This record gives sequence, structure tokens and C-alpha cells, in this order.
Amino acid sequence: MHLPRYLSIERQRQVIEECRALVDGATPAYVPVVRGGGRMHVRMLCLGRHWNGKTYQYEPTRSDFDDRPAPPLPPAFASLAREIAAAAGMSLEPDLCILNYYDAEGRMGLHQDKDESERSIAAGRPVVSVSVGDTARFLFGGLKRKDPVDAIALESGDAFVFGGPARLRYHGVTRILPGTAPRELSFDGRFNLTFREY
Ligand SMILES: O=C(O)CCC(=O)C(=O)O
Repeated sequence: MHLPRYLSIERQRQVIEECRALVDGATPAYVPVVRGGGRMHVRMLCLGRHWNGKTYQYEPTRSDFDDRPAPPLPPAFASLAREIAAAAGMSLEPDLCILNYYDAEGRMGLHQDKDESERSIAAGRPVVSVSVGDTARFLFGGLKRKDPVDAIALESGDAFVFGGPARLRYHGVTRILPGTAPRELSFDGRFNLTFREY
């Protein structure tokens, strides 16, 4: 479910402020190198639990990078995710968030979010995605990699929720449209937060 402009400009501003502080904080965002050696095209910071790009598993500390513990999920972020899940008619008890910063060259290949617990995925607990800043060209496909995809513009303040039978649908970001963030935000690039329940 796509919830365009779910966040007011004021709430977008608050999310950006918090994200900026987190990605440049004591445990900063970094560019993951994944299994096979490829560098991702985002700066990533996992909150609550760390997603290890080498093992594709969650862990408490960043053993693929600097061994620092994953910073906690801020309570205000967790309640935002619960609120959005409810607005989409679903329920989520988020215990982790993957926060990604995309610059003008940022992108993310088509993938499934399937590293959370079997219980969570089987229950169809949704992924709640929140975007702020520049618009992204987001692809949302089917349950198989080769299924047809819809291209959706995710704009600043948009939420996107996929759960239930859609929980394992392939998705990715082909490009960022630089300079499209609302001018009032004085922000270049894009933050995307995906909240999940392990
Ligand atoms: O940036 C987005 O909209 C998608 C992010 C994503 O697919 C992920 O973090 O798994």
C-alpha cells in the first residue's frame, strides 16, 4: 500500500534531523560490501539489529565492518512505524530499521526482504518504508525475480507498506531524481527507512 505524502513537511523535517544525527553519529553509516565483494550504492545504518551484508543474517554487532553494536531503534521511530502500519490496516511491532542514505548516484538492486525470522515472514508482518528527500524510482515486482515490475515514484513524505501475501515481493530502487526534495527541507539526497519485525 502506497501512502503518498503521509508525513507533513514538519514531520519530514524531524525525520531528516534524526537521520542526519544517526548517520553521522558515534556509530556512523557505512557502505556495505556484500557477499561476492560488491559495494552497495547506499550508506547504510541498521538500528535495533545489524544486517550483515556478508552473511545476510541479523546480529547485535557489526561483525562485517567495525564490531560496534547496532544503535538502538529510537522509540519515536518505532511509534511512527506502528502508526503507519495501522494506517495501512496491518500491525507491526518493529524491532529494527534499516536506514539508507542515497546520494544522486544511489540505487539498490531488485531483492526480497527475507532475512527476518521465519515466524515474522510467515505471519506476513509488514515492512514499513518511509522516504524523505529526493524522489526515488522504486520498482515493486512479484514473488519471483522475473515477474513484471511496477515503477512507482516514491516522493518525500511517502510511506509504502508491504505485508501479508506481498511480504516477499521483489523490490529495488533504480535511480534517484536529484533536486526533487521539497525546497523547505534544504536537503540533498534521500533517506529511506524500512522498519521490520525480526
Ligand atoms: O529505498 C527504498 O525505497 C527501498 C529500500 C530497500 O529495499 C531495503 O532497505 O531493503
